[in-house]
Amino acid sequence: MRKQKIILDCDPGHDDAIAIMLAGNHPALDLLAITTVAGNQTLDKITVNALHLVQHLELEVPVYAGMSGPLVREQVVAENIHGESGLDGPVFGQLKTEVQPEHAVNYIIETLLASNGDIALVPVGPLTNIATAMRMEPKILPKIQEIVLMGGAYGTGNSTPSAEFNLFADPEAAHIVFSSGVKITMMGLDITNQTVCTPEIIERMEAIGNKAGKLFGDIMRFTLHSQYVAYGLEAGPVHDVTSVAYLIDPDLFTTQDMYVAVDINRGPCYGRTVCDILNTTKKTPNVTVGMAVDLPKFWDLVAASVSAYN
Ligand SMILES: [Ca+2]
Repeated sequence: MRKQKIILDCDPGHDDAIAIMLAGNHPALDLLAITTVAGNQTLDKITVNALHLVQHLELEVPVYAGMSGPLVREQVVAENIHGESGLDGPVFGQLKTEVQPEHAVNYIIETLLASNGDIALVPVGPLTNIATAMRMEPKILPKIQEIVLMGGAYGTGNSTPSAEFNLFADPEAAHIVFSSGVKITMMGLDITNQTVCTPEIIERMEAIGNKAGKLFGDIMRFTLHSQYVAYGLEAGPVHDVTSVAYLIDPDLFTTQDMYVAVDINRGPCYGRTVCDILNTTKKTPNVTVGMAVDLPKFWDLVAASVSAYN
């Protein structure tokens, strides 16, 4: 089977952690590297979290640290959802894995330029690294096979009534990426909020009885609590996992192509993905938007990944 090469750009983050788990061992994917970007917490914290996850899951994947803050706006973090560490809940052993010396943006640029155009970028945090790479070296644009990102919403946001967190955390970076001309698939809140991880799902993963199953439980039990406190939700979505799952099996998802613009005006819609679902602008679609997911098959995919760990 041909493996799809991916670079996972993330800010772990509870749902990021499950995305790393799925990307790290699925036979359809070749996870070249994990790049980190300030988002759910500060860059230092979420990079440590990424290293802990790689070490704990015994993945042989390099971790590169990227941008420590957004391009223009003041930094925002999601401490209410992910806690002080950015990944509160699981307890890890002593960290021995080290971050790579090269900056994530340089790594992304060099890796894309040296590629045959067969690498997909999977950004599941703010788009600061990707936008910076695009501005630093526009020659990467035709080298990006596609971008499958988690972010935005055609409905309501979760950071503001209009904006989803990853978009709100760096709207200007998102504007650069969405207007880049690169093939983009967007997994927004409308679809990611469908991936609610119920206590039954947690018990299913824990019952697998291995280290990954326990990690899944430790991560998602914290998420259940924080999602309940923040939004009154009875279960916690695993937003970022949808982007990885889409690259493994796009047939799990229903999508619609449409024109999407990012609002970078500093009004109440700052960071909103304005999605032309009804094609009112008649502009050529630039984004494939996730609309629905086959949930039973989605959880089967996650369970198979958890089971495949030692
Ligand atoms: Ca994330």
